[in-house]
Amino acid sequence: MARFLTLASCQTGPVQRSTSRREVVERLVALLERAALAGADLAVFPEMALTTFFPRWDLPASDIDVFYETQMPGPQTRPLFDAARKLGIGFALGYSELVRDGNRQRRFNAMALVDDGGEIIGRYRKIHVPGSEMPEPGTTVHLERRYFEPGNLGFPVYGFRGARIGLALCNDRRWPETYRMLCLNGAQVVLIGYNTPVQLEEAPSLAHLRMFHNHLPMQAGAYQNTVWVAAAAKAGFEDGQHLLGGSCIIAPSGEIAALATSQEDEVIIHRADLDMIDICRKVNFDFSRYRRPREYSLIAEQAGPLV
Ligand code: ING
Repeated sequence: MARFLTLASCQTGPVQRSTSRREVVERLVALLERAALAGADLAVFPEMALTTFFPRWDLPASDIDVFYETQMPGPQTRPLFDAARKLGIGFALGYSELVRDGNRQRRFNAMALVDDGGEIIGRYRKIHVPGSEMPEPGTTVHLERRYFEPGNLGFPVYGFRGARIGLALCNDRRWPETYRMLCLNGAQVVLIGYNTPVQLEEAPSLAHLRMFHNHLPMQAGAYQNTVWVAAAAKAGFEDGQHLLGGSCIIAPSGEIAALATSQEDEVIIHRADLDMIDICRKVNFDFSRYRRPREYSLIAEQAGPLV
């Protein structure tokens, strides 16, 4: 197994509703070129990287199809796959997926993992879909639960250049189960894309903690599961809503190894030492030796406390 995998988080600035797919894909190709030039093996792009974060709006059903991809790659996303092959770099891309299942349409918040030959080698569909179906008074409008159903692919892990890669999307990063499932499936690297509104109407007293609550669970997830984490935000003022940046690469020690400093298109890079996983594991996290899964059965049986 190769000891090093150079990771790139490709943060993007806002993608306005008026921006064409062609323009967005050009920006993503430019980021991929910068990542490859810096020596990256594998890059991660944000959640819903191709469009504005439309769940901030209460939209009629007739207006939403434009935000979804029915093909991946499709004619407009093909240049990104061609660039990966030309540059010899892999990438993970978050997008809204519309699939036909018999005569039913299904919508997922999805991520594709693409290898350095431009072929899709892995897929993920967001499991933890936050927000609501309808706007709720006193709460920031976040209608992901109307626009997406929960993912049905579990927490798969895929091989890339001798390393094992897991995928996650936005709200997934706040839940310890995401990292634990990926870790138990053998992940060494977890790639995460996110869109996180800075303002939350429902809890003004937590406003100053948005970046803390971004990094805290990802650092804990990396440390407690001895994985590398590379996370890419969509950042800045998008269609009137401020999205949190803070894209980062986190070591299995829980340390932030690289951190974005802008709210714009930005590439951050770290040469991840996969041997660090075993070093960190030795200190406390020899899972097979110390974990007591029989004592944890409630985790798989109950969503919340019964009291
Ligand atoms: N975004 C948010 C996040 O976890 C969220 C979720 C925001 C939920 C606001 C409710 C209100 O950062 C995504 N895309 O999951």
